[in-house]
Amino acid sequence: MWDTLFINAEVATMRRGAAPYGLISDSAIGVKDGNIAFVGTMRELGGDIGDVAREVHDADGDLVTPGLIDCHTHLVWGGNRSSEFEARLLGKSYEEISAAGGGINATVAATRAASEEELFDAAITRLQDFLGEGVTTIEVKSGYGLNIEAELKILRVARALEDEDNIRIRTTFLGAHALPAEFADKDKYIDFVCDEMLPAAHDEGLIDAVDGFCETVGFSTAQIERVFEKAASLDLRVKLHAEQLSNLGGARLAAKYGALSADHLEYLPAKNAAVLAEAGTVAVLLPGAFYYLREKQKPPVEALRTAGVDIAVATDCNPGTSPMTSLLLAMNMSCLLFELTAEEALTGVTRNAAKALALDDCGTVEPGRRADLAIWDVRKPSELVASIGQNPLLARVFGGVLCP
Ligand code: DI6
Ligand code: FE
Repeated sequence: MWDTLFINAEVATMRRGAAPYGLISDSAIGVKDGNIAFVGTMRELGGDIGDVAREVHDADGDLVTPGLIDCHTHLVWGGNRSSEFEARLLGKSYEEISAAGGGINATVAATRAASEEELFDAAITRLQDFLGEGVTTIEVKSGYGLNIEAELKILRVARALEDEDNIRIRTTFLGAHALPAEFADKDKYIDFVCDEMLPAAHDEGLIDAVDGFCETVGFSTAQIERVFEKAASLDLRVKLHAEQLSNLGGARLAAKYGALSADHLEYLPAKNAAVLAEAGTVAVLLPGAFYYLREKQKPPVEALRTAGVDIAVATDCNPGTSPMTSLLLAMNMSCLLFELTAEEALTGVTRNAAKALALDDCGTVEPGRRADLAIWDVRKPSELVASIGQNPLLARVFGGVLCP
């Protein structure tokens, strides 16, 4: 006997190799112990519905997708950077603002000054937007603390969010995000990241993966490589902000370390796409940051596609370059700014986003996976991607539980 049965649904299973969208029309999903026990047509289900499940929900032709997954956010921060937005409108560049002590370090100061409770309240307000759009898993990076106390504070807040709501949080340590004001030398700061901060966060069991900001305003490939070596010694998988504003070779480095993902990639040379494919590294595209910084150079999507790289899409929710809390909007932008297909966009926030977080129990609607689902007041998956500012979510199902 199943716990719950959803009937008369249009299910976008997003199963690999089952294009388009792995769609099954006029279908049913059976849930037992929080996991999917059955996916198939109403005909395959057969029999007397009342006998197979304790609870039956009639979707009446509505679309069911996997719960959405945002695999790249910096959800926990203090303060806001609207004055930098204004400065950029008047012609200042992101790099200029950063060099003048603004940018990431402005948020670091505000985040250090904030209490754990204040950070939690700000983060949960943002998180509500994601939940409201059917997100069931979200990655949260540290990186606005840059000392042990503040980095651990961010990670603790991120983990506490998981206890508060029906949401799964994956935490990523981003100590190598920027040079904090109290350090004059990037190499000395990387020593501190590797010898003290990363082990401290790991000892507290607060991190699932390790990231870095490989950029001229961030850290060089040589510096990031030291962080990756340390991560490997602790058995932690890595990811990387790579080739966002310039081509430093970050994606190649990420691939060398078997990274879960290389993120941004606007300046990735097309010929390097194959390196990511060989390593099984997911390309995470962040159109919100591209839009917000009014960038011109687009990621080499056609080359990624041809090379067989799995492409994910995320919000990059952060105060400086992508203050956005809508994964649906990120999907729409990925199509219009980066020329993804609607199916690639939805795959990017489900199956491929799960892969970018090393999760193999979610991201598709298949027997054995967690029953993390989103139920939408639409009939076709493309409707989720085509509109701007409309939110057709009817319900979120988290681990089999229908959330209010
Ligand atoms: N992710 C980041 O961490 C940086 N850019 C990005 O896309 C910088 C974020 C910031 O300016 O606060
Ligand atoms: Fe980011």
